[in-house]
Amino acid sequence: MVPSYFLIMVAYCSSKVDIFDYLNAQLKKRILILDGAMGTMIQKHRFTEEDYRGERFKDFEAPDGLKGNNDLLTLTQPAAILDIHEKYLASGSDIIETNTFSGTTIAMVDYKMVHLVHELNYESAKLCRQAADKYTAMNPLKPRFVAGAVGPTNRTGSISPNVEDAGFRNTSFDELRIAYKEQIAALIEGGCDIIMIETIFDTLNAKAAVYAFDEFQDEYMEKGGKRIPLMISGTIVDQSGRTLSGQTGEAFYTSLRHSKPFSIGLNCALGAQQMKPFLRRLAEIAECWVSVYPNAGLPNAMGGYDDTPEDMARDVLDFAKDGMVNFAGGCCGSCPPHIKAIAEAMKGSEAVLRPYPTKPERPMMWLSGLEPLVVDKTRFAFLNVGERCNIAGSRKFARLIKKGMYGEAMDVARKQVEDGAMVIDLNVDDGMIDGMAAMSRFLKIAMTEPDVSKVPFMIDSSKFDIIEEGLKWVQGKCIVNSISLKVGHDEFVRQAKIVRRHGAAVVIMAFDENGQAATYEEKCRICKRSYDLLVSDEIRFPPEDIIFDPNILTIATGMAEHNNYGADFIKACKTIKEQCPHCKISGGVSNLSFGFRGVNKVREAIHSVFLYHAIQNGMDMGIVNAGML
Ligand code: THG
Repeated sequence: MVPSYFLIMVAYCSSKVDIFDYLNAQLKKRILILDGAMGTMIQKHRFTEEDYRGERFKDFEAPDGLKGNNDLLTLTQPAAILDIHEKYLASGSDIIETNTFSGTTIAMVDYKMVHLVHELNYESAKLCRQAADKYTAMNPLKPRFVAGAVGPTNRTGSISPNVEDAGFRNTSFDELRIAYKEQIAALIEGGCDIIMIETIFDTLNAKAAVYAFDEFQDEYMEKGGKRIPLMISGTIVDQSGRTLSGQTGEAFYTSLRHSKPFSIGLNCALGAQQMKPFLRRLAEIAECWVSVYPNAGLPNAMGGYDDTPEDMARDVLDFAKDGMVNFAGGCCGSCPPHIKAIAEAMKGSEAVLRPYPTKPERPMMWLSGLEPLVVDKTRFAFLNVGERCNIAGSRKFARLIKKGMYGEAMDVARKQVEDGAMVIDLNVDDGMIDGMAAMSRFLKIAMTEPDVSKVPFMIDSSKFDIIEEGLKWVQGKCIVNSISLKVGHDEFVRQAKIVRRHGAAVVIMAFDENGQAATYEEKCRICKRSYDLLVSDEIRFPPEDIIFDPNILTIATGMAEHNNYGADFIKACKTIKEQCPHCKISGGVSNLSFGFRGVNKVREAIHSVFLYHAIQNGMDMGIVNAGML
C-alpha cells in the first residue's frame, strides 16, 4: 500500500498541493526540523570590518563601522551565508531561515542602511531559496522550505527607554507596522515560503508585525498570490516565565491568536531545560502547531554557549517525549552538529507526536493584559469592567487627566483592580482636551505599571480615531467600546475590519442610522442586523468576540416612557443571546440610576436587582463601579 503522505509528497513536488496541506500532512507523521543559529556560524568566520564591507561598501560611511551587521553579509559574503544554509540542510533541516533578523528600516538606522532594506531581504530570500532548491532537487521526496525571518527590531513599543518618563517611546505601532510590511513584502518577493516572526520580547511589536502580515497577505491574494503560513516565536526572558514586556506565555499567545498562526512557539534567551514549563503551558493552550528552538544552554561567563549537540538533542527529545513540539531547531550557540543531533533524536521512536489540537465545543472570548483572561460562564458568572477611568464618569479622574496628573490617574485604575475589576474601561473623551494624546499617554504609562496592566483594557471612545490610537499602544488583547451602525453600513464595516485586524473584541451599541434602540424590539432588531453583518464574509468577525450593549438607559426619571427601560434591556438579553450564537452582552450599569445621583445606597440597590435579573437572562459583563458591587 502506498501511504497517503507519500502521494502528498509526490503531488507537492509537482506543485499540485499547497504548502499548508503538505506541511500539515508531514506534521501528522513527524517533527519537522528547523535550522540553527546564524550568528554563531558567522562568528566562526571571524570576519573583519573589511570583510563585512566587501568591495561594494569599502568607502561606505557608517558612524560605528559595519562590523556586526550580519544581514549585510548576504550582499558582501554571499558564499559564506550560502554555505551556512547548506550545512543546515545537510544536517536535516526541513526549513531554513533567511539571514534577515535585523532587516527592517528600524534596525538598519544604526548602520545608515535603511535604503538597503529591500535588497537585503530580497537577496537573502533568494540565497536561501537557492540552497533549499538545491537540496530539494537532490531528494525531491524531502522538499525544503524557506522561512523569512522577521526579527523584533531594536526598539520596543511597550517599554520606555527613558527611566525618567514611563510615557516615552522611541518607536510607534505605525512605524513598526510599516517597517515590518516592507520587510515581509521583500521576503516574499525573494521567494520565501513562510514568514517567521521571531524572538518576540515585546508583544506589541509582534502585534504590529502580524497586522502588517495580514495587510500584506490580503493585498497579495488580491493580486493572485497564495496564502502564506505564519510562524510566531516568542522569547521568555527568565524563570518568571514572562516576556521582556511582562506578559506570561499564555497572555502572549492570547494577544496574537487572532493572526491564526500556523505555529506558535518559543526560541532564544533560555536553554531547553529552563524553557520546559513555559513551553508545556503554551503547547497545552495553543490551537495550532508548536515550535521550539532553544539556545544551546544559558550563556556562560564568556557569553558563549556550552550545550553540546548531545545535550541539546537530549533536552529537545525530552519535550518531544511529552508531546509538546511539532517543529524543533536551535537558536544562539547551536550549529549544524546540534541540528543533526536533534534531527536524529526526533526520528527515534521515543518522540510522541503532538496532535493538531481539536476545536473546542464552542469558541470562547480570550482577553489579555500581562495575564490571560478567558471569559466564559463556566469560569465566572459575571465580568466586572471598572468604570472609573472615565472623564465623564468620575470627577476625580477628569480632574487628574485635565491637569496631566497621570501618576495619580494610575492610582484610580489600580484601585479598581484591587476592588475586583477584571478589565479597565478607559475613556478620555472631553471637548477641552486632546483625546488622542491623553489616550496614548495614559496607556503608555499604564503599560509600565504591572498592577494596572495585568488586566485587559477596554478602549472607550465615541471617536473611532481615538479608539484606533488606543489599540496601537496595548500589547494585550483589548475590548473596543464601541462601534455601531450609527455611522452607516460602509463606515461600520471599515471600523469593524480594523478592530478585527488588531485582534480586539468589540462592544456593539444597539444604535443605527435612525438612532438609539430604546424598546425591546428595536434592541433585538439592531443587534441581529449588526451581528449578521459582522459574521458575514465581508467582515468575518469572530462571533465570540462580539459584545452587544443593548443600552442601559436611565429609569425613574419621572417620565412614564422611561419606566420600562430596565425590563426592556433584561428581556432583550435573552432574545439577543438566542439570535446571535456565541455573542456576549454588556452594559453600563451605573447609567440606570442616574436619577438617584448622590444617593449611593439607592443606586446600589437598584443595580443589584437589575443585575440579578439581567445575569439570569444572559448578561455576561458590565461596566460597573467595582468598589460598590
Ligand atoms: N455602555 C458602554 N460604555 C459606556 C456606557 C454604556 N461607557 C460609559 C458609561 N456608559 C459607563 N460608565 C459610567 C461611569 C460612571 C458612572 C456611570 C457610568 C457614574 N458616575 C458617577 C455619577 O455620574 O454620578 C460619578 C461620581 C464621581 O464623580 O465620582 O455614575 O452604557 N458600552
